[in-house]
Amino acid sequence: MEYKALTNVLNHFPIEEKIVEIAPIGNGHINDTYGITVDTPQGHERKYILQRINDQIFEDVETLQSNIFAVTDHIRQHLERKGAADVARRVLTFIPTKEGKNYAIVKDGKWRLCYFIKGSKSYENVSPQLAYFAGKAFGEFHSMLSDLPEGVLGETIPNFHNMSFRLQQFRDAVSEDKAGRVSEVKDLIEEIEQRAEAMTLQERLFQEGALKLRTNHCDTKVNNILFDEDTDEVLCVIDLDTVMPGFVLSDIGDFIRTAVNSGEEDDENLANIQVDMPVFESYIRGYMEQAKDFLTPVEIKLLPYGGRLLTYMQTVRFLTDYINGDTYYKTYKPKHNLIRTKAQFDFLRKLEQKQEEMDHFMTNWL
Ligand code: ADP
Ligand code: GN1
Ligand code: MG
Repeated sequence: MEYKALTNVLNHFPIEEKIVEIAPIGNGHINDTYGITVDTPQGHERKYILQRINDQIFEDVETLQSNIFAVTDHIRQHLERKGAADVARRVLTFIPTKEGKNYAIVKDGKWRLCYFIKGSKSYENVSPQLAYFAGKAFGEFHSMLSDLPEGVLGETIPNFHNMSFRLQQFRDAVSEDKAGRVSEVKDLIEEIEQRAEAMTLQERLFQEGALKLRTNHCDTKVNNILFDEDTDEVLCVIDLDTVMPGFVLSDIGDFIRTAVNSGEEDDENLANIQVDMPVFESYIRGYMEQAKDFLTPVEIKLLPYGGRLLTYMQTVRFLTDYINGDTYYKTYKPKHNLIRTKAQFDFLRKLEQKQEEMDHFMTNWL
């Protein structure tokens, strides 16, 4: 987007400093993110993050932004109560508009602004040491959100991680075949259907009362964690658009899907895609240090299943989008959603081969 248009957006926020640079940031598939560098009157540089919220996907931006303010306030209170150091870097701080609203409505969209967390970085791939820190961070995130009163958070995308619903969308896409791509992906469709029964276990367990709803992040890709540039410790969890009631497997699962895969989400060279067991084990160790007291044995046992489930869900979602003619995810090359589908499916098969080893690892906590 043009510099001039972005400065117009910034005019809605109480920023008086001189803008030095505006640059796109990150690899998100949904929102548009920019880093804004300004000069303070004291001659220091300061940075903000400006994001255009994708309101095709997040239809209720009011609820979305109210969730994000509620979650960040709640975490800030927890950190202050326990006397944590450096609170400004441990939770995102969003800046209301000049009119006191929690996002700005501008001609070409809906925008929010927060402070850039200084001395932070995010990774696309992690070492076992970073995975251990990440596990602890998500354990702490879940534990801090566990006393958020029921009803505070709205569902920003209904049925977001409901596998039965995602399969329904997939089947609808197949029967409509809007983009004429179904014949090309017949084999993949068949392989997805073969796993459908096993992959809707979570919804069945919930109906039987064996799984409970918890507040979840629902997008725990590895690049949604900020690490300290110098010490590599986790500062905070970001990208809070999808924080909502859900199952704990979602958050463990999406980290496994991204961080335990030594290849890329859209890797065309399937030989790069391997299950990194040391990363898996370190992450689970870090997570369980924080979470062993509040997880039920059913949840603990199912954590590796969560990795397969979220990988399967992502495969189904990418393929659905491919079949629909690429209307949901940003794509950067021809057949990008099909390439993503194949890479995710390959990782799923490789996770399936490690099922026994992963399940055995969980017996440390059972
Ligand atoms: P997207 O929806 O595009 O994934 P994110 O909110 O995850 O958007 O931001 C994209 C990237 O921008 C992150 O992976 C991180 O590197 C960087 N980033 C986002 N917010 C901040 C922040 N407050 N401070 C520092 N870096 C940030
Ligand atoms: C999207 O915004 P981003 O890139 O962090 C998507 C997630 C998917 C992910 C796949 C709102 O996340 O659900 O898991 O892409 N977000 C939404 O990489 O659909
Ligand atoms: Mg992100």
